[in-house]
Amino acid sequence: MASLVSLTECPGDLSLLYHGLLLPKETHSAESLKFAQEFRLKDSDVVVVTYPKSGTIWMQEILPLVLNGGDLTPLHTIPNWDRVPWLEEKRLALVVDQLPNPRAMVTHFPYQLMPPSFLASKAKVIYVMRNPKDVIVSSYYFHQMARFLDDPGTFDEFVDKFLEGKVLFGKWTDHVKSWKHSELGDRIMYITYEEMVQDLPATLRRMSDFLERDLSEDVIQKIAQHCSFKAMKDNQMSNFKLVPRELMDSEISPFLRKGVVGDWKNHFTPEQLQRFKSVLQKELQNESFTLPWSLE
Ligand code: PPS
Repeated sequence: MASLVSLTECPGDLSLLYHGLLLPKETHSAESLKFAQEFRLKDSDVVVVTYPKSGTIWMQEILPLVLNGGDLTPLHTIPNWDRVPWLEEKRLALVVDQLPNPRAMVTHFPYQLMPPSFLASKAKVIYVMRNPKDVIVSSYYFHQMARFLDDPGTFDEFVDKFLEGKVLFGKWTDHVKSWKHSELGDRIMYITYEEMVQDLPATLRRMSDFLERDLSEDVIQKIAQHCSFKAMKDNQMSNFKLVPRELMDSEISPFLRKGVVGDWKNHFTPEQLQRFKSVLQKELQNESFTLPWSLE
């Protein structure tokens, strides 16, 4: 399991290097990473795991409602980052005592950076994956609007950075591989962003079964309605409009940007697509799992 030995703070830089992964200093610190490593997970905890831009804040909306049977209060009273905090971020230490049981958290950590107490616990994991071609597009716009991140350069330059893992939380393929090989058995459930877009009630039914909630169809429909892209865009507690413009400039690109499948088609040139595809295929060629999308 991870130690803090591998933490590099570069004065002047916007990022920390933690076990070779870039993490923004605005939201992460040596203290927050130590807090995460020493964090004691409970058997009843539910952790949503994502590579950045795969559906994290959508799950911050959905999960409390699935766990509390559809009570909308947390959605309208608590900002998403405190409602379902990130395990690795500074806010966790401030809000952990206020989390209701069962506690819901999110993390971008790859499997090997999870705290020792996680493996020893029976905490459940929901791993959300998104087509990496849409992940990189979403990330590209996020890097432009989030002033605490490095400028992404041109999309072409960003493709190279993404493929080299010189982006937040490293290589997409490493992240997916780490969680696909986690051997958590029935403690982990895999969801795709695409299935959520296609049929959110069906995904909610799967989540309800996995978390043993037995939600009624009325509650499922209510959650789906209140967690739609439009509802989240209109929710001040979820649309990041509470964040000062110096940190996140929604005029450049809103956090809730498009919320669709396939926007990559508007961004990749044939050459970029070929480069992207060949690197990912090579890195996944000996894997026992297959991706739910074509890389073509
Ligand atoms: S982060 O920074 O890692 O927390 O970002 P993350 O929340 O993982 O991903 C942001 C993208 O998720 C989209 N999103 C949604 N899509 C559809 N429906 C709903 N309700 C929804 N909520 C968030 C968000 O718009 C980002 O995708 P893009 O493609 O940029 O629109």
